[in-house]
Amino acid sequence: RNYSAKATIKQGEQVTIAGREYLTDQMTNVTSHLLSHVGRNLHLQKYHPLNHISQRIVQYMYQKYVSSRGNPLFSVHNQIHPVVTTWQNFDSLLIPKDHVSRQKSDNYYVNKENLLRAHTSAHQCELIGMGFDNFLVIGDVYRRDEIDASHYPVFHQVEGVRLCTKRDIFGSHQNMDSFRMFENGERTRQKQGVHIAQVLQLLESDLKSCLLGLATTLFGQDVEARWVDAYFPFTHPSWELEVKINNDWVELLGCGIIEQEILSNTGAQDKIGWAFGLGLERWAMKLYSIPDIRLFWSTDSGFLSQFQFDDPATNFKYQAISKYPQCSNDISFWLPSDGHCDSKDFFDLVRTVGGDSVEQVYLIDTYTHPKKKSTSCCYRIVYRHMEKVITQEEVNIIHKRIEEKATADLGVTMR
Ligand code: FA5
Ligand code: MG
Repeated sequence: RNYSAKATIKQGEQVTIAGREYLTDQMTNVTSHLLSHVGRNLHLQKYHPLNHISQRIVQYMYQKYVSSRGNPLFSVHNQIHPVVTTWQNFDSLLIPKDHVSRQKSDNYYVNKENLLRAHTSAHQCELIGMGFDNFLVIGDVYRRDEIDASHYPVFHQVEGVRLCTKRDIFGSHQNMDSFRMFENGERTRQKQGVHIAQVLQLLESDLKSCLLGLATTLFGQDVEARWVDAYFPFTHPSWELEVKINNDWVELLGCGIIEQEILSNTGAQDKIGWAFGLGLERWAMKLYSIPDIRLFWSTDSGFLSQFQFDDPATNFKYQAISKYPQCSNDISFWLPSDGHCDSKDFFDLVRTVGGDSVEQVYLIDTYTHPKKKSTSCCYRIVYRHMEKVITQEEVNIIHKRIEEKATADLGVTMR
């Protein structure tokens, strides 16, 4: 059964979420309204800003990590079903049974065993277990959170995981046995007990240069960015990357060195690796100057039509719909010698040529030459599109066409 946004979900009912059926129980707290967001797949929608920016991230990773034959190393998984088990979302990531992040008040539970994923990290273990060493997961994630300009119960993440063998770290040598990645050391604030410090350093600098490189590629070399120490149960050490947006430091991602226990549990004990999880909306808000996270869900063409460019690397800033600049040009002409010109004809002509780019046309002046007895009119044309910015150059082209058509069709003479 599919639910309309208004229906309430009762315990013991069957719910269908993106084509899969679940039996609800006392843990169920998904609402029909929330479920109406599942399947929108904004990150897959052509021309959507989240699609543009995820393409740019994928491109960046494809270029940064290539095989010896020059092929991209990373695989992209962007259509994984958003309902996961509590094991995937928490246990597989070493999140303790009593950890606050499991609370019903913070998550959307489908039932006791299943929830809408709270992060794309929920898919790490399964993909590592399947043998993927370098991969991206892109998808919608769900959290019960406040709703304001930067929070929404559904947002999108990109997960990146990179696992390295001894050969990836040291290169190929005659005697690989003399190189080691692991030791039986002590766990400190800086490192896991099993990791050799020099190896960890290589991994950390690869991770940080990858992510800083992504930030400068998207936002430019001048972007203000800083690393902040962080904590996640599934990585150690861990960091967050913050960038300045309008004088505020905003957290763009969390990352770290994958807990070796996770790799052991998934059959990748001979590798070491890093992982990151970034919030696509935050990156898109910075890149396109989008002021409010709710806009991503807009079906208003005033929002979406602004992103209709084919090259995702197009340099572009979002313009708030109400803030499009007006642009006015005047047009003056002598009426035909028989003195007849209906202003309504002129208005129609302007609409025909200018379409929705024209907001208003009005007469500002008439003048009759004392000797020649001919009359001229001056109209002001206000240009402002409802859904996009039009530049002065575009206005000039339209304006010129209006002049030409008025001359041809109405018999007037431009002054
Ligand atoms: C995580 O979700 C971790 N899974 C990230 C991670 C992955 C760490 C792999 C280590 C290794 P966090 O809850 O901080 O962490 O969210 C990650 C990013 O998602 C944030 O940096 C932010 O960019 C974005 N984000 C978090 N909450 C919201 C929200 N309510 N609205 C929009 N974006 C959000
Ligand atoms: Mg965080």
